[in-house]
Amino acid sequence: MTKIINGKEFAQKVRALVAKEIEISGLKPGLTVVLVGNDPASEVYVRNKDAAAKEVGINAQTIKLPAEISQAELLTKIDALNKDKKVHGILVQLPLPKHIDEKAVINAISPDKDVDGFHVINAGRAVTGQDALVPCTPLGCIMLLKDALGDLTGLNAVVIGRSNIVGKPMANLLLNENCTVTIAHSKTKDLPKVCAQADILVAAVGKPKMVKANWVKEGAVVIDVGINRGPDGKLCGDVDFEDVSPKTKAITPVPGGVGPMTIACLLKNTLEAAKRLEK
Ligand code: L34
Repeated sequence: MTKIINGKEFAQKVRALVAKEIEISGLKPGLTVVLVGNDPASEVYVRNKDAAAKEVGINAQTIKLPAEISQAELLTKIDALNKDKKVHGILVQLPLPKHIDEKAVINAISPDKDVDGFHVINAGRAVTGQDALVPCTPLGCIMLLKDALGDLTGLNAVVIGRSNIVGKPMANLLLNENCTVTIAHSKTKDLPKVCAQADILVAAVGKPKMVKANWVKEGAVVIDVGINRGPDGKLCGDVDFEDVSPKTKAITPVPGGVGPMTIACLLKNTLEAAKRLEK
């Protein structure tokens, strides 16, 4: 029997744990989310992050900046947030307008406040096994995988996608769990065959319903990171859920799978950042 992983419910549990820890710690973690421009999807995600943070007792604020803001002005804002003692977490929602260099902006955030875990220092710490803030989406995926499978040691994991935000950190976290990890991508030869070796298949490519049943080993656990909006406005993942799910041991749906876990892990990272900064 296939288990449909309920990411929304699991995220709620994580949020409750974060709320409890904040309450007993006496900390007042601060999170600032920066939204540049008015991409409708980003507006939804940022609103959800702000609300979820407030609900667990995080002092959250969202700064909305016009799409035309210069990179220099944005960097000035970030510098002020870096210096603000009440702010423990800074998140600049991506994507940014084309005239702004995302890497420069991410690397301007203090690594200790980088609750996205995107800063080159956090990425470097993570791959070298040092204390790091870890990107929220891969962290959420690992939590779901451990819940579904227990110990991941020795399992074959295939990650489709090699982005700095999901694919690469995901592969690293799976490696830390003692998986045998393959990173597959658009240039991979015979992608379906590579994927069919996986005990754990993580799809993070941004191609609607790309992963089909013949790509998936019987009894695999499939994590769908894709959030694609169809012409009808409906969300769908990178996995063809109807086709694939009967073959799996467990699978995440879209929506209601990885997305809510990303937000829960942001709250977890904000608490973590506050604990470290207030130590
Ligand atoms: N800086 N930019 C930064 N950090 C991030 O971690 C993100 N990401 C991605 C886009 N840009 C970012 C997110 O927050 C994607 N993302 C994200 C987070 C949450 C959800 C989706 C994407 C989410 O809550 N998804 C819901 C559906 C929401 C809806 O109806 O649109 C779900 O159930 O999947």
